[in-house]
Amino acid sequence: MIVYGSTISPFVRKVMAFAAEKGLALTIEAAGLGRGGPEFLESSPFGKIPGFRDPGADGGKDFCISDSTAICAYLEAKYPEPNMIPVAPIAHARTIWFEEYADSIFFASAAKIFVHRLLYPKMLKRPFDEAIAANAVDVELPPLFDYLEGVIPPSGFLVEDRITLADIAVCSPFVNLAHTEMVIDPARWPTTAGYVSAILARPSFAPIVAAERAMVAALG
Ligand SMILES: N[C@@H](CCC(=O)N[C@@H](CS)C(=O)NCC(=O)O)C(=O)O
Repeated sequence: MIVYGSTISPFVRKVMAFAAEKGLALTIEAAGLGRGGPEFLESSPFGKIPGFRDPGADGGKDFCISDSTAICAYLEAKYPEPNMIPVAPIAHARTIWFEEYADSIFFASAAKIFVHRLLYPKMLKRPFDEAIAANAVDVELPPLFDYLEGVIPPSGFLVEDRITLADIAVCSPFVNLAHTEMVIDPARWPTTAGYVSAILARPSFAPIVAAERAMVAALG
């Protein structure tokens, strides 16, 4: 199975870590930011990453889909064990909620920091606006971290006291913040800081994060 994109995207990283937790090896092909040919666009008609291809899965034809949520849902349905999207109604709904918190609410602010402190100035050499990043750090993110601080259970997992898609989705954008040298203040948000460190240290995330860190370090 092929994922089109780059793990520098939190959505691509989420899919790769999710698959790793399930013991699935996905091949990643570079796409996004102007890269990727017709096969990528076949998987992602609007050019967003990740795109996905499962060769021959659709009655002998390739199955293509985009969107990290759709890809994770497909992998979960096709490879149900180990379970990563709980099926009990409340746990299922809470998992989907945490994914939405991560993908829409948290990402919206985290992206401003990543874009204006790393992507535009260092990777794309485009004009950037530090004020947008600073406002996200100082105004937008604190209430989002306050929320997390109050909902992380003592087990260190958001749902069912075990690793699920909720933890993968919520922790993925923190890697983008780390690439900008932003670390969550452990004095203000101790539970969240410990939780994120533990999830990102898992074998599903650690090699991805290390490879990205090396790439970012090379940018200077
Ligand atoms: N909801 C989508 C979001 C995908 C997305 O917005 N990806 C960004 C990179 S982080 C992208 O491809 N942006 C390029 C564009 O919008 O053209 C998902 O979960 O996969």
